[in-house]
Amino acid sequence: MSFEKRKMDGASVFDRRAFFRFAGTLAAASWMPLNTWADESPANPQAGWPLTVKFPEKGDLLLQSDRPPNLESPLHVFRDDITPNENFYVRWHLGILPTKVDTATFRLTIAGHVDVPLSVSVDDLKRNFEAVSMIAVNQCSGNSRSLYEPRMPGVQWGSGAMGNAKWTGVRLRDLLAKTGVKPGAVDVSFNGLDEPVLPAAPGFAGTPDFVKSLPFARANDGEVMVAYEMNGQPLPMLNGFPLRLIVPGWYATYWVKALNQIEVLDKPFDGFWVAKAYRVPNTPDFQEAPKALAKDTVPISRMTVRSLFVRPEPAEKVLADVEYEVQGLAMDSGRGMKTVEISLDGGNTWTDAKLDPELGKYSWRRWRFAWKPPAGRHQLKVRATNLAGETQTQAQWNRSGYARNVIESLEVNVG
Ligand SMILES: Nc1nc2c(c(=O)[nH]1)N[C@H]1C(S)=C(S)[C@@H](COP(=O)(O)O)O[C@H]1N2
Ligand SMILES: [Mo]
Repeated sequence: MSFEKRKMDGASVFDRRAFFRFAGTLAAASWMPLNTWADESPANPQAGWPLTVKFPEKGDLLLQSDRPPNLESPLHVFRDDITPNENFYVRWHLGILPTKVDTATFRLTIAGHVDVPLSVSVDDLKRNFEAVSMIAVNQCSGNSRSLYEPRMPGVQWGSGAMGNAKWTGVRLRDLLAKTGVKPGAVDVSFNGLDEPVLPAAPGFAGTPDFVKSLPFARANDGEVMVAYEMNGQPLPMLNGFPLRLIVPGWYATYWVKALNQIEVLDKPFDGFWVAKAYRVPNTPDFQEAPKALAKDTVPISRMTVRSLFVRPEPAEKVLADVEYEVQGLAMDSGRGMKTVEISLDGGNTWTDAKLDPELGKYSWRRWRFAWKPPAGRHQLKVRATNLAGETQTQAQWNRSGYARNVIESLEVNVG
């Protein structure tokens, strides 16, 4: 199936019919394997995943669902410090996605509690505002959800709902300054071009539009960006072409894609996707028990500290008595990594792994550990601690499978 995205007079054309024809073929092909997988519940979903798919502008990704597209990066992608655009995971909530955006007519508007509402094209942003770049991890709140026990509903991600990219765009603070925000701003809300198939309306329980908000202080901190480039290229359509919000250090749910409406609010935002969804227990490590759910919840925000194994891969053969470089990634909300430690004895003793140079405080950081294992079955554990003293937990569970910060284990067969 061929698929085309062409550039004409600055307009990006993404053929909607071809897109859904393509996705439709996948739907038929994927039904059985997905059911089979769900029934089997392999210990490592990535290893057992049967179906890789290619969506427009994307390389091979693991299919979680196709309407809307939820596509996971396979583990080998994380051998690169920067996740290539075509291998970057995809997550959407609503049924109607932008598959074609004409940048000649596209405008981002900023309105609400401001003196001068703003309406800007992508070219205006490039011409009239200072460009800034930042490497930052984008991680879904539900990344690694399938690793929790007991399982919970939601996209059954392995650990590939994350990626690290260099984002280029403008500071949201500069845009807000241009509008002259009035005193008393509380929140700022963000909406994109995607829409629910059956929108919620008074008296009708449809799907609420995907609108997110940030406290004004966060929105105006000079770090939050409106990005028009990802790794030096226009954003792929599925990652939010032509503009997306970047909220470094916070979960990707706030990184609104295909961003076209910003509103400054003089009272707290009460939209569904902040007031009702994407919330975590107001407890240490966002813990709660399946039979004693927390009463008090708060909107998810900063990322927890975590570290993951990248190699060996779960099914990889490692040779006995030969030095092998175990490798992985560590990340947090931007406090900076202090140590990453490895345990070879079930968590009794820990040895420092070596950290690669930092690529920026919001980037993930690669760690390496030289290992010369004897033959047999081994269990490795990895634990990260950041400069603020935040570290990982032995066990963690919450009803939504959000903000995982469990010390990960890896079983390795050496022979
Ligand atoms: N417009 C819009 N933006 C969105 C979403 C969405 O459904 N619509 N999903 C959010 C969530 S929950 C995640 S995890 C990230 C995923 O970003 P990606 O698809 O570029 O990987 O987009 C965020 N931005
Ligand atoms: Mo997400």
